[in-house]
Amino acid sequence: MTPNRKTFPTLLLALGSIALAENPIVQTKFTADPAPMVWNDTVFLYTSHDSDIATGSGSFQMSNWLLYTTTDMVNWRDRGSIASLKNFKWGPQDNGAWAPQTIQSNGKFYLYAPLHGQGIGVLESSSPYGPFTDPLGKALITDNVWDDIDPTVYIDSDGQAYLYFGNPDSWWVKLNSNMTSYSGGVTMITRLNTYQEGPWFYKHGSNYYLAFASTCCPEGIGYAMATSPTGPWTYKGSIMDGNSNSSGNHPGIIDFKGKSYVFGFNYAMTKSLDPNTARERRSVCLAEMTYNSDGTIQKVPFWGTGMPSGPGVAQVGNLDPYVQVEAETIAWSHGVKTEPCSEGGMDVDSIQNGDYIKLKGVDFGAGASSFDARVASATSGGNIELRLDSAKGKLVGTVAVTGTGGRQTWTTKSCAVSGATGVHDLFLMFTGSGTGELFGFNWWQFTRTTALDPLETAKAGKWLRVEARAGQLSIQSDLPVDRIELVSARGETRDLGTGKQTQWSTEGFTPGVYFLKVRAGSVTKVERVLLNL
Ligand SMILES: [Ca+2]
Repeated sequence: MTPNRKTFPTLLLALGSIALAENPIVQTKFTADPAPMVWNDTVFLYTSHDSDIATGSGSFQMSNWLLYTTTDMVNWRDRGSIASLKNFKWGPQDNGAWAPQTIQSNGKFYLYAPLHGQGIGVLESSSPYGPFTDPLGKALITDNVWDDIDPTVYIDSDGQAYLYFGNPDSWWVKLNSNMTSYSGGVTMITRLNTYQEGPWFYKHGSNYYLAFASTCCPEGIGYAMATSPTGPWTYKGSIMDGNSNSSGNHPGIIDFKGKSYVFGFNYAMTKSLDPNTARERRSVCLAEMTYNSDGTIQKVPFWGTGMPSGPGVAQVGNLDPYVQVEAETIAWSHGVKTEPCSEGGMDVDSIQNGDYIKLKGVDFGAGASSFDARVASATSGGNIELRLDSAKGKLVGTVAVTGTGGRQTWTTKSCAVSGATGVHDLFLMFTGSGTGELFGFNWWQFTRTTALDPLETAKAGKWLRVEARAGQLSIQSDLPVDRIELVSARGETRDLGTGKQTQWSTEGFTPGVYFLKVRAGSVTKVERVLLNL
């Protein structure tokens, strides 16, 4: 929590290249073993968590499970740690929180997780955000404890839930309706071609699928299909081939808003930080996936290996900036971390000069007039520059953050905003002096322009209303008028004054077409009027 605890001090990419990609989807922590769940029009992405301090290859340091949510597949909100080894009193307490999966059933949420060497446990909660508790006080699966890892759970259309798991073999059980016990035996399936670990069991259309981490190492993603939830399974090939810049993999597959997605992970972020050091510090990635008409799956290219690793996925729906948006909602970021916030949820910390957060597809509509930021600073603060479309893009506002007397002493700072209309990527650019932490950031919100200001109205040409009736001309203006002239079709000009008068008698004017010139400051408008016709 100290200002210098940041682990990502160096910008390793050109700012100009960041607009295209969002893989890996979390840059503030190392995440692995993605387990997406669709609930309430939202994607809940549960992940395991590789510690920043993990050392050599194969030396996993994992003590808790994380949650990220999105409704548009590109802007991900950090929900923090939703469960940890401490939830399982019977297991190891320092390391071994491996690949989880969460499912909703009977109005509750069940998180299955292996504790390495101790079997598979289950937690339950009334909320997908937790808190979770251990209903059993012991492991659910202890068949071959060292092999009982990577549980995947699915509830079939007839209501029967199944749990598959295992490395290097795979097994299944039928879960009872309470989701915390099972009936019948633990059944091993014939080992599938290329199968390593990390099964992901689900149904799509009328077919059952078992995707898995394949062909060690590097691991790709393979899959098998069946017409029954318990097989027999037929190996169908590779959804994704492995990449020599990566080692493990772990599929998570969902449908959301009419598209299909496959999640997995790469090692791009740890390699960008330590190019010559192999560590188990992985980063969850995401790609669109397509089924053929026979149910087979089209091959997807590897996520990529850089920071960012292109090309990511397309956004589905825009982000609304006129509601409170948590600062920890991020499409891409540089330099920052997240931590629990004293006001609830998470905040963004480790903000230093030059760091930034990018949000994709922010819909400003007709325009924003101001910006509020919930901030705290134990030092003298800094600035949040609001830029559009790139890190050096159009500046539409700047919030000055001053010291608040503490890292968790929160206040709301505001600034005027101009020139933000329509849909743009928003870059929250952090600037300040020195090399330490500038401030913390809890949430932000734009305020919509409620009425067009006079100059905007003038530019829009809607500031002047002219009405000509028989014998009378009336002029109403939203701007202070400097000069009004009436010009006949033959070019004769009559000065009507400075605009303090708004009505004139036109008796005696020759009937016909006239041009009314109204000047207000730097803006002049010419209206065609018909008099006395
Ligand atoms: Ca927050």
